[in-house]
Amino acid sequence: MSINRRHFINLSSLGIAGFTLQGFANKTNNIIIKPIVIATWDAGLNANKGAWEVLSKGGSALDAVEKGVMVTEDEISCCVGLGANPDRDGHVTLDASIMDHEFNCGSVAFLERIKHPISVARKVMEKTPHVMLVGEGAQQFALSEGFKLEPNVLSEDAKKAYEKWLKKSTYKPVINVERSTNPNAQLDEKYKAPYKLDNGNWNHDTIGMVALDANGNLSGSCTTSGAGFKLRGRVGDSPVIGAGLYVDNEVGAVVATGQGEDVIRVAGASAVVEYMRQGKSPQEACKLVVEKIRKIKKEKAADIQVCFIALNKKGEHGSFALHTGFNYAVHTSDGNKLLESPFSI
Ligand code: SD4
Repeated sequence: MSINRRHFINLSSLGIAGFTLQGFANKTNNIIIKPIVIATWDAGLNANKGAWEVLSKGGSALDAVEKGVMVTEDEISCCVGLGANPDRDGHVTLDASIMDHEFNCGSVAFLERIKHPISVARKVMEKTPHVMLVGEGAQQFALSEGFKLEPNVLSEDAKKAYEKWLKKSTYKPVINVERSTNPNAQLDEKYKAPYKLDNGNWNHDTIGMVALDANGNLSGSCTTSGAGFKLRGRVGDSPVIGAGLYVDNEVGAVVATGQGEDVIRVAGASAVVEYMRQGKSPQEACKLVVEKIRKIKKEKAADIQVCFIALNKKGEHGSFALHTGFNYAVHTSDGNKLLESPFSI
């Protein structure tokens, strides 16, 4: 008799009626934990709720990761979507990607005035022979698919931050690692939550999500405004399949956040998947790629943040970040919780 079956019988004989197989699954090493969804940063908690509505009803991981990150794209005061910080010229430009369990993938980059870039990315995947559309072409495609052109205005928070930035206009694309002098932010010393910068904005700009559905299929999504006050035309890792996002349904799914240039350099998400293929745990796999970036960057590693979250076919998850301050949200049938990520420096 298999260990799993023996455990199950033991539980039944203890009279634990109504103890679902799913609940049981989350407590053993031998059964696949599914469905499960994980997402970057504390915004991942809300995003996970959106994804869970799909997963808990037996829906696909693909639908879940789209719906999940749409929650964050809708949160106007957040750092993702049209409410986010603009580029140096004052325009919000968005990147997004999505990938399913059959290597289908789609992405958009440098997209303006469209509320849900993730859904445009999905349309690119499903309705075109291409993987990636950018800029004006991506916007035209979105409009032809029935997406609405939103007004060209900044959110209140973004406007304030941009006006402040314009006073100095220093080009210093530091992501996620900056410490705030805001007294309220000092409360976050233990990094229970991402700290707010002096300009009142969250110090990250991305939501990345990966999920395993009840059928055992993996999918992933990522959507971002990239880096605040970036050079016009800058595209990060998030829409680059293999860098910001990668899914191999035989192995696992990975999404990145942080300094996109350094994630692209090492084909980050794909590299993490390959380490999992070699038998590394999700956390070990993330760590190996973060350490590689640290080595490449040498002393410059002090100035950047890079983080990965990973999920394997068994529903095991893990993360690793270059610096402290990163967290990610995990939703299973046991609930939705925020976990602090291990880190290197
Ligand atoms: C980028 N990786 O465009 C994104 C930014 C990010 O939290 O993740 N910020 O480089």
